[in-house]
Amino acid sequence: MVNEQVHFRTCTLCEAMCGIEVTHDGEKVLSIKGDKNDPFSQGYICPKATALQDLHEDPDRLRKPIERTAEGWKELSWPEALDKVATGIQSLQKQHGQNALGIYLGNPNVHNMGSMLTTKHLLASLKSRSRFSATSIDQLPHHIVSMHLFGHMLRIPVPDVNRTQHMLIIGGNPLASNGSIMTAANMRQKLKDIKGRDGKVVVIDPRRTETAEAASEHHFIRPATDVLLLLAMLNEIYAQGYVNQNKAINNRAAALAVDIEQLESFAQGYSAENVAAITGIQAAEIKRLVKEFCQAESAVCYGRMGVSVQEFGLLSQYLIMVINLVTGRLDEVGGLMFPKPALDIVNNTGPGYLAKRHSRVNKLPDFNGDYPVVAMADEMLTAGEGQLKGFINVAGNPVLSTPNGNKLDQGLAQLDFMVSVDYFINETSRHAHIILPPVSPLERDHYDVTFNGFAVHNVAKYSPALFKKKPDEMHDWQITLELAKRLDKKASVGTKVERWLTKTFGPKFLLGQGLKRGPYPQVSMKALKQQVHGIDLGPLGSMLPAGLKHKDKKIDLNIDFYKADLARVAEVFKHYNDDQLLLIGRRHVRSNNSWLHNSQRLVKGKSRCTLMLHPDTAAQQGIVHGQSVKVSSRVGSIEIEAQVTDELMPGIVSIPHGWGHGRKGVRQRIAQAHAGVSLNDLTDDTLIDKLCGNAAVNGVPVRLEVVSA
Ligand SMILES: Nc1nc2c(c(=O)[nH]1)N[C@H]1C(S)=C(S)[C@@H](COP(=O)(O)OP(=O)(O)OC[C@H]3O[C@@H](n4cnc5c(=O)[nH]c(N)nc54)[C@H](O)[C@@H]3O)O[C@H]1N2
Ligand SMILES: Nc1nc2c(c(=O)[nH]1)N[C@H]1C(S)=C(S)[C@@H](COP(=O)(O)OP(=O)(O)OC[C@H]3O[C@@H](n4cnc5c(=O)[nH]c(N)nc54)[C@H](O)[C@@H]3O)O[C@H]1N2
Ligand code: SF4
Ligand SMILES: [Mo]
Repeated sequence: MVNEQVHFRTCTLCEAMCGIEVTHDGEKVLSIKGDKNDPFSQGYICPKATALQDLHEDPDRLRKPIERTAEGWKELSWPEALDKVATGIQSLQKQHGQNALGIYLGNPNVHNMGSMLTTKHLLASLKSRSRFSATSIDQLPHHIVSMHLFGHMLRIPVPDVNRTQHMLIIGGNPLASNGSIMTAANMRQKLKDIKGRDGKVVVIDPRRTETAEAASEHHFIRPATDVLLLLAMLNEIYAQGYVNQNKAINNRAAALAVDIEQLESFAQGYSAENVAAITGIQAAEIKRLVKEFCQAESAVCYGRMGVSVQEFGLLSQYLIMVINLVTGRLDEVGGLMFPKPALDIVNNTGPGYLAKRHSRVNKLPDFNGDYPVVAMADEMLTAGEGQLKGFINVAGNPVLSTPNGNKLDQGLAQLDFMVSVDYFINETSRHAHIILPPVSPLERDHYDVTFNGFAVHNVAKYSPALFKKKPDEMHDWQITLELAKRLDKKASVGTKVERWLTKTFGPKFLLGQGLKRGPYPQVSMKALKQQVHGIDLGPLGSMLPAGLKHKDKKIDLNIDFYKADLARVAEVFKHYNDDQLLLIGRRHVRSNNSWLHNSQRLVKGKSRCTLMLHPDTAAQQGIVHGQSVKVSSRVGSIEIEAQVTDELMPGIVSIPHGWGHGRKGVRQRIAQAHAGVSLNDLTDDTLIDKLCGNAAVNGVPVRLEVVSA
């Protein structure tokens, strides 16, 4: 007889925070389904949820620390491994200086409660300024815009999708990604609902994506020209008289921006007619887009990865914000609104800062103490004082996820000491001297520290670990605390007490403390433990001006900073070559960046790692469907199968990121059997958004060549 039990928790694989119902027998997962009683996701899950089981059971997932030796990988006990790591770090820093040890924090850290609440101890104990994270190949522009305008890098407004009548999506594909900087489960239904209440969904994307198919309207745009479209839109908003006409509605939030009238001339010269040819969107269409956006009862303009990780990502995200602001869509129902999470991340962290320091080799600005990821390889490969000789990689796979992965591969290969905190021997951790593997997501307590802060509806949910971890396994937060203890013996008494309390009671102790300081008296640990499906805290509410973190409670438009970037816009587009083939990325609902390809049910079927291109482009290049094509960029080349489809705009090609598991030494057998090639062997570490150092992986110039008939 199977002793069937049911456990409710939140899926931690992407940002959507779906509630799952896990049936198990105390030791093994029997099934994973959507939790119909979860107030946030109401039963929705995507195909990845079941990968939580695959990950948990994966025989390739490391259960013990391992060390690389001349005879291959060798298992270590935890105390031995932690001691070796601490000694390795100490001797490296002693010999080469504190900053010779770099650290990279990858994306899964933000999905991990323990890591979110304790990584600060690891960072403090390393005392190194050489910090990097996935933020600078992702949402960095969002943080900077929010820091400037609202006074805090995490005071980020999200689309009120549940109530909007008009959603303009620029460079986001929530039907594949399940949404980003917009935590919203079941976007397919939400977009359907907008249309169902006579609203409209408009998508601007170089590819007719899953989201575009589900939208009311889709426009192709040439990659990395969004800044021109947005400038023209801002101009049109004034030209069509929407700012003045709507004074009554738009002035509540807009009145908080002291120098708002200066926005009228911000985009001078960028008319719809002037940008039509380069963007590929006709002037009359741009004018209509603006008119419909402004006339809608409620509306929101939302831009995501397609806009964030390109040459003008920061300026584009700024323009998206000001377009919402001047049209009266900020902090209004159905517009762009601020979430109010039970664990108040804004009031528990610093506001952020930009360009306090610059990286040694490329002089790129830091943000909040992190240098851009594009700087990492040069910091390893360029000799001189401060050269990176050691590296800690926590929950990241930058060889596959950052531009010019081959160069980083070389940099990592020549390090004196490298540590990975990771489940797998993958493209990055294969360079490590020691790998420290944490427990699986089903073995840890969870409360979504990060994504409740971006949720389109306020909720709170806590799930204890489903399975108790084995005595010889460690949590990420335990690894962190153990390393901090060994490396930072001189920490202050306060820090030592906090570390001891965390070690003794687990990160849920910190969560409980945080909730007590939060805005909802009804959300306590006790209440969360009783309400296993989560607590509904209601729709998003208006938050301004109280929610502004600037002392004067005003929105600071920082116009001069952004206006200065217009010179670069003019320069780049002065001699624009619209014949150049451009490369963009792509996500698929059954992938998750680089690390879920070892789940058979997620990789089965036809290869998804293909080069998509339009039939006209294929014909021009002499390429037919299914052929092997060599794609080359400034930094490298890869061979990949052509998939001819009119989903793509002519002149644009698309390859998904996160593949390329054929590198020597990887030990993820299913992923290796579906290796694919890495998009980031083509993306260029010198192609960046110069305003902030964010990587520009969309709009990379490439050439094509047929390899086989
Ligand atoms: N060209 C191109 N490149 C991109 C993107 C793109 O759109 N195009 N997208 C970018 C984006 S948005 C992101 S966020 C980055 C992601 O970049 P990274 O964060 O560098 O890479 P991931 O593929 O998420 O790898 C996560 C690693 O963490 C491990 N892991 C998973 N969960 C845990 C955990 O709980 N603890 C620990 N210790 N390890 C864990 C996995 O085994 C895996 O090795 O990639 C970026 N790269
Ligand atoms: N299934 C799945 N879900 C995921 C992930 C995953 O890898 N797989 N990754 C997670 C992570 S870490 C993140 S950050 C989010 C990202 O979430 P999204 O931003 O929604 O994801 P993308 O699919 O990268 O969407 C970017 C879109 O921009 C388009 N695009 C490319 N270049 C341009 C351009 O120059 N202009 C415009 N207008 N559009 C452009 C692309 O065609 C694509 O449709 O997804 C998360 N969810
Ligand atoms: S959409 Fe995201 S959170 Fe929801 S089940 Fe899929 S991976 Fe998990
Ligand atoms: Mo991301």
